[in-house]
Amino acid sequence: KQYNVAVVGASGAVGEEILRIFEEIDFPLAKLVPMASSRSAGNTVEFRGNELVIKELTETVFDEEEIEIALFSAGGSVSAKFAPFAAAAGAVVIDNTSHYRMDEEVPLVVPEVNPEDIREWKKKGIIANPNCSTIQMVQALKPLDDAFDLLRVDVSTYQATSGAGKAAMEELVQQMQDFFAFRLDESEHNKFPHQIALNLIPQIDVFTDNGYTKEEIKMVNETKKIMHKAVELSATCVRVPVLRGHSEAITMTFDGALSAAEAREVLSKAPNIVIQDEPQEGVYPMPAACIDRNETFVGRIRSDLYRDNMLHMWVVADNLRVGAATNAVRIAQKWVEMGGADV
Ligand code: 11C
Repeated sequence: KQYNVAVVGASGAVGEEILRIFEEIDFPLAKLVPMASSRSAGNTVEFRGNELVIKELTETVFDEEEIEIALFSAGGSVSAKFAPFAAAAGAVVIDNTSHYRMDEEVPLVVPEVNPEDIREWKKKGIIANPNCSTIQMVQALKPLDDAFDLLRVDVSTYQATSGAGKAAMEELVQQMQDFFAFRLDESEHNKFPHQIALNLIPQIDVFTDNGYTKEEIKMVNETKKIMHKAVELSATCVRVPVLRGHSEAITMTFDGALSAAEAREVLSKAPNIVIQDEPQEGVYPMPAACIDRNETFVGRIRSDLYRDNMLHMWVVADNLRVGAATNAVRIAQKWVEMGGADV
């Protein structure tokens, strides 16, 4: 069987990556229909050497195009309004936004971690894709939890500007150009609360009442839902002047003692994890080296200096791929593999 697939938000930062991934993989694709709001509809996107015209996102387009898989990445309000129409047309919606993630009737899936949750898709016709910073973290946490029983995670993130979209990437580039033109002090910031060039901003999304940002609380809540476990988690999410690739310094506390070598051995067998851990040779994951890659890179795996049940590691992945497009396409692949609409 081959499937009719819609990509909603096809000209956005994540939508473009979804198209590139469908070009790269062997997916049973009958047709691919790029969609967007009326602002971008009528423009074209390139797919396998052809120019595809972007269809306007309407309440009826999923029926008209007989869509069976709809990948949404056009913002939470677009998903809130249009995902139910895609689901009502019989499609499985794979939603990249935060809108449905904590809905009890919507599975939140990272295929390497909780693929069996895909079976819940029919409750609303929607499967949610987690936040980028959560996906790469749980991919590395899950095999370690299975082997050593994880109790607590303390994570600091170093998140690229592309997490906030194309215009946010352009804001960093513009500010760098302004710096070299000696006019950074006149440079504007709209996408971030402060200048991002030559700076770090310890705020992603808005603050909640408990002193944490929404991005940090997403990591807490999503991790518990995906891992089906009340793991304690504290996050500090920081925006850094990197265009692409989120990095995370992760400290883990386990129920019993473990060594860095044991953890490295477990992670070396984990799906879509690549170990880069020869620090003496300067080998460790870095965002500039993860672009366009579909794997999650782990290095700096080391024991705590004081406690034998604690471990530290450094995890890097392409936020637009692993953290968004790749995970969404992997959910679609798994859904197909599990039986498609009969799952
Ligand atoms: C960022 N993680 O890096 C955010 C973007 O919930 O899908 C992803 C927002 C989301 O800015």
